[in-house]
Amino acid sequence: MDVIRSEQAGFLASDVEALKRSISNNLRYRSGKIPLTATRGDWLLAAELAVRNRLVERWMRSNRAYYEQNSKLVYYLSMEFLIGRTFHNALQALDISEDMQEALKELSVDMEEVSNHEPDAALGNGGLGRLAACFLDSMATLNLPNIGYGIRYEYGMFKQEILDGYQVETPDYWLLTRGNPWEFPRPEVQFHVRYGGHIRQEGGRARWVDTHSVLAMAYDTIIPGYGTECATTLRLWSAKAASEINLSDFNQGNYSSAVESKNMSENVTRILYPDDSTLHGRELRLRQEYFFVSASVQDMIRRHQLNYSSFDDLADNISIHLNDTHPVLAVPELMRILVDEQGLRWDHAWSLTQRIFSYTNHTLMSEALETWPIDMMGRVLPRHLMIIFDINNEFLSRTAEKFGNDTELMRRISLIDEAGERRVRMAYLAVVASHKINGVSKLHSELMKQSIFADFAKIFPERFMNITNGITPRRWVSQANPLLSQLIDGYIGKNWRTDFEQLSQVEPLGSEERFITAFRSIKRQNKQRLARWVRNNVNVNLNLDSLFDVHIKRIHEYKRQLLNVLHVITRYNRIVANPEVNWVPRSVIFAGKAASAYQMAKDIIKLINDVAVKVNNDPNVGDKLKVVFIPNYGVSLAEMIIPAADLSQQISTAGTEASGTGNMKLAVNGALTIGTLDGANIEIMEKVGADNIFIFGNTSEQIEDLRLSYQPREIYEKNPELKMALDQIRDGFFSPGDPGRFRPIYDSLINYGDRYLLLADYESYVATQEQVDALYRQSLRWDRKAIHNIANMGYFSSDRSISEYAQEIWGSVPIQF
Ligand code: B1N
Repeated sequence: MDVIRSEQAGFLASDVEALKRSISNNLRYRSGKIPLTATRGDWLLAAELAVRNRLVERWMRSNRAYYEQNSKLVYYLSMEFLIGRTFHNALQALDISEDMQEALKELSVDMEEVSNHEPDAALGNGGLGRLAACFLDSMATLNLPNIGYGIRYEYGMFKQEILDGYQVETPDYWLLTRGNPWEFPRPEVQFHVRYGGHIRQEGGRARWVDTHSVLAMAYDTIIPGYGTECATTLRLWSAKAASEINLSDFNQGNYSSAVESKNMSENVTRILYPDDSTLHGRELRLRQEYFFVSASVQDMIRRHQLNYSSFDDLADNISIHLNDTHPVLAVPELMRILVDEQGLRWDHAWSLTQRIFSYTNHTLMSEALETWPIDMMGRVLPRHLMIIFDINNEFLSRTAEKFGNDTELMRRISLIDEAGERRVRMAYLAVVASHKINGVSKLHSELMKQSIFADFAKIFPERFMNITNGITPRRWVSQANPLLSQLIDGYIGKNWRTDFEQLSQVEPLGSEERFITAFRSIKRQNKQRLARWVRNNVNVNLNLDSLFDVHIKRIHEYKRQLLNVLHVITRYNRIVANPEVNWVPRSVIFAGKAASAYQMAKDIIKLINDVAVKVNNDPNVGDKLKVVFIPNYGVSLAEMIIPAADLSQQISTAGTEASGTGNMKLAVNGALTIGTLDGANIEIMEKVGADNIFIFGNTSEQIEDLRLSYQPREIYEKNPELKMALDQIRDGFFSPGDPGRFRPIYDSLINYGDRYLLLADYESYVATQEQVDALYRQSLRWDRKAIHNIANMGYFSSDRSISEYAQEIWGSVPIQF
């Protein structure tokens, strides 16, 4: 007889039995279903709730421990959290994956099948949002008290369909289809977020009056740590109208205008802006940014006041981290609350603020740097604009005291850009208000000091630092690649999941035949899994013996998917010219979304698909070359594609990609990188060694020099293969029904300056691709290098990144259990 113990105790003689009972109860009492009528969705929900119950226990204990140990709390503010799916992650954290699989099996349910039913929480665009998700995972795993704050978008990142080769966007209504079982609505946690109005001076204090307010309501999600009892919180804010309906309109029978203002208010959290690294400067975006930081700062102040009667120790008790400038309005918001509402002296409030805030910069690209027109900000947030002016005046006069009244310098560093339409420079505000400012790779952090923050690096040299990005081993190896993980476990144990540097023990296995054979077989099985998906969803047959060449990330000119296409076309032309040659077969796999308004990125998607049609249907080519565009790239697809990759494309123009994190995920799953000396690629090269990575192209310094006299047309005229590829694009070789279709792509390179210098790197890229082929023919050498990559990627754990943030920026320490 099994000894039955309580589910809450977290240990059971027969955990499988307990899970079964819990699932059955949930099915019955939550969904009102019996097994006979239950859909996959019903089973999934029942299983999710069974898991959630167990997480709640840990969560409550963690929250109590924070409170009792009086720990410093880190508030991580981010507009985006790209969490993906939660079910498997939660099972892993609780170490009950196998029990759950068994429990479902005994209930005649296939776990893989139902878990594929879970939608991705796609509340982010790309790297920045996914980094925030990896960081939450690491903070929980390292027992660091923290709360992630963000926006509960009703529509996350759009769904991408490919119709006739074109990207078509459809809304991702992720909450409506099945609700979100992982979140806890907190109707008791609501704050007014105010907009508009004007400022009245009363008794020396500013009063912000005649405002319009929107309610922010909290929704909490549990973030479980791995290998620890710790579970932390992601708190997302949702907008609710302050008044449901306008009664006077309603009473007059004007029903649509009666609800209009409700809709307007609630629009604030309706949709994620689908732009990665470009800013569109819309007023709704400004309202979103203020909405979530205002609610968050009010929540922090409320929490502080529960425990303390003054603000003297505020900076010892909390840190606020800004994930890029998107949340930087938290700075004037904290100042406003401390000065206007709590009556602190300006200087006192400002010294606390500077000790509390820190800021990570994620891009140097001018089109992504946030600036807001003074007019707009004055209308939407008049008090905040005043505060920003005051911060600026003080900053400029202090700087003048120290560095002399250099008007040119003052103009350059002012928080207000006075050229043309006056604008607030949000990155400068973040720098002035933060005690630490970091970039996300060594190169990026250096360039940051030389370019956008050059003056500030002289004024505040002690503030600038680097923390190279990382990825969570739990999702990106253990969960995404269970076969590889089991193999590694068998040799070095399981602890690499929380101590990634232990992967170095894999190094000697690169010369063990048994390990190499197993590694090869696993790569093949992962390729098979992907090939099956591609066959079923894209209707292309991939040859498992071909080299899987993977380019997955947002579609952006600086990431140079087009350079990859130029290589594909060149390769195609070579095969057609010499079909008898023994070519190394390749499957070139692309995936990624283009921002809806980014025409060039959309043209590039169409070009990839048109090239795919041509190449995949050419009988001269056969299996030697296949091109696939996988639609709707996101976290879950990444988890399937990455373990199947042989080659990882990281080919941005040197100096443009701040870090990249896909580069890390691919390398640690045993793909070799072909890449430029950009972002974290440089540090990957330092770790794996120059012989185990394919580096090509101009360095960031060379690129800078080249730009001065760059003549892409000359390169084009001189290189016949390049010219052929570009002429084919221009003349409709891939779009015979619409020969002018890709003229804009050609023009951007040949006639409009080739902003990202594709042509300058083309020759070296193609030559390096030949080296890739040569190595792939020597499969043993290839596999050894891949294994060597895995063994040397331990540094790129987000646990390492987060330990650095905790020690060097936040001064936060783990809680004890
Ligand atoms: O942040 C990632 C880096 O690894 C990537 O190199 C970098 O491109 C990415 C505005 C951004 N930078 N900036 C953004 C996202 C959304 C938005 O509205 C900018 N994303 C990055 C993590 O450090």
